[in-house]
Amino acid sequence: MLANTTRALTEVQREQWAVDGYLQLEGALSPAEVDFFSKQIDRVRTQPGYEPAPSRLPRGHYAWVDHADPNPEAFMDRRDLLNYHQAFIDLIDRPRVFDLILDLMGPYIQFSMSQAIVRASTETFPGYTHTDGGEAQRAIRVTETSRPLAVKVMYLLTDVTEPDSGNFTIFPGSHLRPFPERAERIPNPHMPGAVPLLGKAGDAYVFPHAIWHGPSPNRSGKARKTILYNYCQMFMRPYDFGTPYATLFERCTARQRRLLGDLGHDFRPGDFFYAPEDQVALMTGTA
Ligand SMILES: O=C(O)CCC(=O)C(=O)O
Repeated sequence: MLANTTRALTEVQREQWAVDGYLQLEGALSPAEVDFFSKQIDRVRTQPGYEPAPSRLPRGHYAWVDHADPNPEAFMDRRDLLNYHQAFIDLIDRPRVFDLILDLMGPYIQFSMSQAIVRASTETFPGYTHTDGGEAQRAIRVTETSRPLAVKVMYLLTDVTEPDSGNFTIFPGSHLRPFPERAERIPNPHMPGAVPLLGKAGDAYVFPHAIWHGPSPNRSGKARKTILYNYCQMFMRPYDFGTPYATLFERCTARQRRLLGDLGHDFRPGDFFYAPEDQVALMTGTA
């Protein structure tokens, strides 16, 4: 599905979202942007930042490290990209993609997380399947006609044209129904119902946290690079920053600041539950 030229979902996209639970936008990033962000990801891995620390922290938690493996083909899972370049801030509300996020989620949203993942080519990684948003969101399923609670955009920076190339692998419709999670039947990217998506560098996948998904093994001989940006309803919590991301505000537009938690006043009870009066105008760009 080509990236939209309009600010709203097409009828086909609306139907795919309702039935399958995800969208694939072709050419969401231009070739020049793919090249730029790919080089940025190579640079980011040589800088300090947040990475998983399985020997020190529980699963899903990230520790501050001096750098990742500097080899651009090696595994990397870096969180909180916004400080590394203005372009990462501007990607938050990139036209054409953010417009669709607004159409899907409504205007009462915030930005919750940024991440770059490089899946190295290796014989040892089997892939995995999960939902996003931790233990609690896994057990919450909204209906086809509901707005989603939280949504992720995954930008491909490498072509993924064959199975077992680190494909984003999804179980269409699994956000709407119970899913096997037993130890005897651990969800995995090769079980019935799994769809390993193919795509080109610059494509973006849009999916709710509630859908079962994950990476396939990567035996392609080359690393698969992605950038992931997450959005959630305002009454939920961002999970790259515990309070409004004030250190970034002077580099942001008014809309980006709001998405990073700037409500225009010091915190008071009721905030994030009821939105500021200019929320809709600010999000839709009519302020
Ligand atoms: O494909 C990957 O590397 C992981 C993507 C994923 O499952 C996620 O971001 O939740």
